[in-house]
Amino acid sequence: MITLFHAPMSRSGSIVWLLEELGVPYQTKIVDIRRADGSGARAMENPHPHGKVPALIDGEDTVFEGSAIALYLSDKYRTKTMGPLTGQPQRGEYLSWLAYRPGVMEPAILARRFEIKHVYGAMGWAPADEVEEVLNNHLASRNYFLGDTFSAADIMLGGSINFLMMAKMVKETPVMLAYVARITARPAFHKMMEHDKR
Ligand SMILES: N[C@@H](CCC(=O)N[C@@H](CS)C(=O)NCC(=O)O)C(=O)O
Repeated sequence: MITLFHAPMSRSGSIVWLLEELGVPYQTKIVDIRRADGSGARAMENPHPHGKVPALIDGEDTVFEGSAIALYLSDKYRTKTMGPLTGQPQRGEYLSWLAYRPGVMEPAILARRFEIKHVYGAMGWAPADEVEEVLNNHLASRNYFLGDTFSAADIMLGGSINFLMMAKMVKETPVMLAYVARITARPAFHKMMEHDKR
């Protein structure tokens, strides 16, 4: 049985959403984490090396970091197609967008929020305004990150965009609002929200 180390109202919600989309059996282990307001503490049982969520144990495998978990699950569990496999069309795009969330999108938005000066050539991400332009341009002509097909990339990036837009850290645009409305209408998104109310 898959065990997801989860903290309600956190990034691990994306993995609850993905597991619900896949419809595979799993259990969540609710763990404490350090929160932005200074509350919380690391949980010793959490296998993430920094005590962050999400982390996941599946048999002999321990996986940490949201995008790695999304890729692991969408490759291994094919109860529903949540991303292209190696050798299939759009595999490269899929991997790129999964990497873009923690490598470019989130650091860019948070750096802007905390007023960290952007240094081209030093930071591995891009300025937040540029990231927003890329995302808006990409989604203006597509329903989902990979085009017409919803994938785990939409959960990872879209889930984060939804949160960041509600927190007023990402600008609301007609493109973003329509995209977020589309992905949050999915039953598995609502199951994830219900899970955190328990
Ligand atoms: N790069 C990680 C970020 C995970 C992360 O920072 N999660 C937050 C919750 S939203 C956390 O566990 N924070 C606790 C801490 O920083 O110690 C990922 O994408 O999975």
